[in-house]
Amino acid sequence: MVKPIFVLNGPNLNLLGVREPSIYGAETLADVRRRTESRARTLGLGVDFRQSNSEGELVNWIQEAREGACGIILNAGAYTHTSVAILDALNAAERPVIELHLSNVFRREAFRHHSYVSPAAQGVICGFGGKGYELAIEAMADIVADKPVKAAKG
Ligand code: CA2
Repeated sequence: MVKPIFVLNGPNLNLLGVREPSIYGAETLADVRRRTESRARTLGLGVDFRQSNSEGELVNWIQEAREGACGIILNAGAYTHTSVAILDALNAAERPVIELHLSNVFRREAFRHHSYVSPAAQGVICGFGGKGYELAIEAMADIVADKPVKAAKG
């Protein structure tokens, strides 16, 4: 039995669809979860979809992924731009990582242009709203099936 993909969501993402729809869209996190699970199902994969506002809980889940997951898709929210603890946990997890953001962080404030997650990630998806979660599942499906991912570098 293939282990699930952990899809981990960081702080304030529980507010999706409830506040600031002009930036993050009208979909709720429950909507995003449904579309993520649905795309995974069509590819024969399982998903363990979680959200926490706590940095420590995210670190614990990343540690859990070492034994319990085939890969990690991570929208670390604002911790993306601040958390060395999350970077260290990702490096220790020895699982493929995809970094994910709903918004195009490079069109936003300069402080969102730096990510502590990126050095541990095989790739980054941003700017496609909830659709990005489906794209990340597709990319992770290829990675766990050991299909080569064409990349210019890395
Ligand atoms: O674009 C993304 O997915 C982000 O990870 C979202 C984070 C932000 O700090 C990152 O720079 C980019 C913020 C998540 C907060 O989500 C909210 C949703 C609705 C209302 C308020 C916050």
